[in-house]
Amino acid sequence: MGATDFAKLPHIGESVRRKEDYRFLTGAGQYTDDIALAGTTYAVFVRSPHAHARINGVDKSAALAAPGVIGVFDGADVAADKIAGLPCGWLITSTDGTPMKEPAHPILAQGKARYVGDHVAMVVAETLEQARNAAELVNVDYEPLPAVVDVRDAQQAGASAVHTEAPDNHCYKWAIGDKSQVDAAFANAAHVTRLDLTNNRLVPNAMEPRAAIGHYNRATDEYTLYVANQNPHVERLLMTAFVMGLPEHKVRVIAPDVGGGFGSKIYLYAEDVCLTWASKKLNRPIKWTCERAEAFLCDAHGRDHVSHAELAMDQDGKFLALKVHTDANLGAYLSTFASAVPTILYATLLAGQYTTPQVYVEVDAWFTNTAPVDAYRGAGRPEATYLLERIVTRAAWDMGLSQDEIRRRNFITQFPYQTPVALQYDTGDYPACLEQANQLADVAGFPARQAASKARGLLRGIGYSSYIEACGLAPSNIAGALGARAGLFECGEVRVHPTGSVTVFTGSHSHGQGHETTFAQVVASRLGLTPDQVDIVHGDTGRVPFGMGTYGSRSISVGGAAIMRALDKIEAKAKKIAAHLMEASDADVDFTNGEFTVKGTDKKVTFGQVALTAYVPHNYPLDKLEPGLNETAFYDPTNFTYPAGTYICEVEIDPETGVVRVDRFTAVDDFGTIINPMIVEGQVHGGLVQGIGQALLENCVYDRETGQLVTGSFMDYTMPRADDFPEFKLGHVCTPCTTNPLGTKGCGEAGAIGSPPAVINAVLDALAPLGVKDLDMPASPHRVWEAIQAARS
Ligand code: MCN
Repeated sequence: MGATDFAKLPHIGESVRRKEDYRFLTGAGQYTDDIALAGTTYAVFVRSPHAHARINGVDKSAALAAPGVIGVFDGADVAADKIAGLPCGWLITSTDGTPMKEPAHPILAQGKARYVGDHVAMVVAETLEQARNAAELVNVDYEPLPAVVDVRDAQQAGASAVHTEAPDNHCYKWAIGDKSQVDAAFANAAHVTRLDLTNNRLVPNAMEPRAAIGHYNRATDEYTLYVANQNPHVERLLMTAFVMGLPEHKVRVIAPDVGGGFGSKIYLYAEDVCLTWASKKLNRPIKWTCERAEAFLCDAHGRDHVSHAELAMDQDGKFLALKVHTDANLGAYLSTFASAVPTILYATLLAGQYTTPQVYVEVDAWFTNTAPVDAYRGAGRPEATYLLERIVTRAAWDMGLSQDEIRRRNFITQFPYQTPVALQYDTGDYPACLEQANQLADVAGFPARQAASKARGLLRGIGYSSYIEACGLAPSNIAGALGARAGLFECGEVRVHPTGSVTVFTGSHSHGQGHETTFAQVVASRLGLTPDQVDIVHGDTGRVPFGMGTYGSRSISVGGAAIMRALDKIEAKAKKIAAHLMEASDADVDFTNGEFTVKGTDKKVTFGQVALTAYVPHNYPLDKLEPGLNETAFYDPTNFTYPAGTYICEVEIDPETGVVRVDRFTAVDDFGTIINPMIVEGQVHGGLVQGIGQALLENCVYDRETGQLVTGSFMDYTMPRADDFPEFKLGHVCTPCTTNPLGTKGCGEAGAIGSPPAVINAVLDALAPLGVKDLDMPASPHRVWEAIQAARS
């Protein structure tokens, strides 16, 4: 079935209420910490209080003697059992042809601790209280070393080396684009706009902290890991093949209900391996639930880029070339997908929505004594959008153009469009998004609102951002050529039961995105059922055939497409059964709205009759067809999907306090065909809140001298709250994706990608009359007030 016909099916585009909400809203969800296995013990990790220290010894004796303790493990135990380090899933090759530096990432520190929170030992006891008390008794002989936390410091000559394998802290230098063409374009430019930016480091903070239970079954020699994770099959593959050297069929990974991830639960973390490994040594299930303060220290962080950008234009504001240099902070170790974030997922987006003929991007990635940095909602694409949409607005101001006019002049309007940075966009209508956003935001009324603010002693500004992102990750062969060490397909199994209801097993994982509803809508629409007749199973390597999981807004466009493929097979087989029942030829059978008919006759049988016949095959072509109606499909996309849109933010600033209030926020997105508008709206709201949070409130700060995490709790790290936002105005444009059978483009990250530059552009627009020219995120009251004072003096 093609995307055009699919979009017309009954439940597509319907705001079906979320099936999963009953259990979530009535406290019936089952999260990892809710799972109570007989004989469970509890783990507490001893973490380094130093950002960088040599470990001269670990004395476990007092802890081992403490009440209830049944095991204490350190790096020496890990080494003795030949447990390998955590792998990085993406190989980046430097411009000089050498591979990135990949220092070992042991699951418990060996010889050195490299960031505050680095796991040094694991204590296991009968109760959590006993494990906590005993953890205090583990005596680690640390010899503190100088720490480096900022990318600007990491690259200084003589900076303390995080790893001996990378004495200059440099992990890789990577580049994309044609530098000589870019230099030539700059030589002929009428104007060049330049900008230095910092993309602030963020802490993910999902509602449910990470948690895991390792369980070994001595009778079957099988391990089960329950874990709050976004891709259980990937977790199993990495842990078995790369770290523990176990056969995959002896390990089951179950990711039950998961309370948010935002990227931070994609990765194979040290704790997960420690629990699995030690559960066999102790022959007891071991549970670990991360404390909130602990999560600040040891969950993978996001962003942390320092960039310089230059945009060359002709005299009319047409973009001729873009040149970017970025220093990316990778933290102390390479997390699972860390190396891909500031390269493949970032630089390839720097053409944006524009016809800029030449783009050259150079990225230097550095190790520092901080928590590992990896994908966080948007992963590379928010960093690209922030840089591009900031410099585009700055260019508009430099050229005396309005923010929308400069964008209009440079929009891509012909598709497919090949960018100079590898990607080929299939569809889009960028001017339509911009014009709709202008209407919804009532831009025409802005001068009057600005005057009204002024009359109250307040400053008002407006900011634009026209983002594009590449999601629905992605063709395996292209990803492989770019360094991926894994495939990026998805798998779906559709099991039709004899009574005609359906269970679907998907390799995607829902941790807040509502797959149980939207995937059911897809299946119900195809088979002429109601969404209630379809159950979605995910998150269990023991039940789902295979899966690459959920990240990069790939679930509907890749996971959904795999289910569509399985449905094609179901439909093809069901038609044969129906043809037999109606004594017709297969080619004459049509299937619509759950009924099989024979062309040119009034014969019909229902989907339910066919399902029953498949399992009660009394009148059945057994010589030609197997009984049963159960099909599995794998789907590997041929391209990313390219959601895009225009966001307009209006802020009001009190110049006396520096407080920024978002007064209006308009988001017009193109997600192609939409399955469930209510869920998509919720996804956009969540993304906007995270993006505006980054722009105004959130900031992860390490002390530059000591490497201590200064913002280590919600008292210091400001999470956005509902009353920080106005009612969002949302609009949609639909250009269906041409490379998947649903026509969908991912929506899960867009809000977080598009919103930060819209906010900062609005803040700078408001502050322009005072002479403030630049400001880094987050535009906190303190920073804004300081900028105003500096401009005044
Ligand atoms: N959808 C739709 N029509 C479309 C696109 C999507 O109806 N055209 C629906 C999908 O069927 C799905 C939801 O919207 O129910 C999101 O779909 P998709 O864009 O495919 O994204 P994923 O399901 O792959 O989710 C991943 C994405 C990412 S990468 C992050 S990070 C993120 C996000 O989703 N983390 C989240 N949203 C989150 N929402 C919650 N509550 N918690 C998280 O951790």
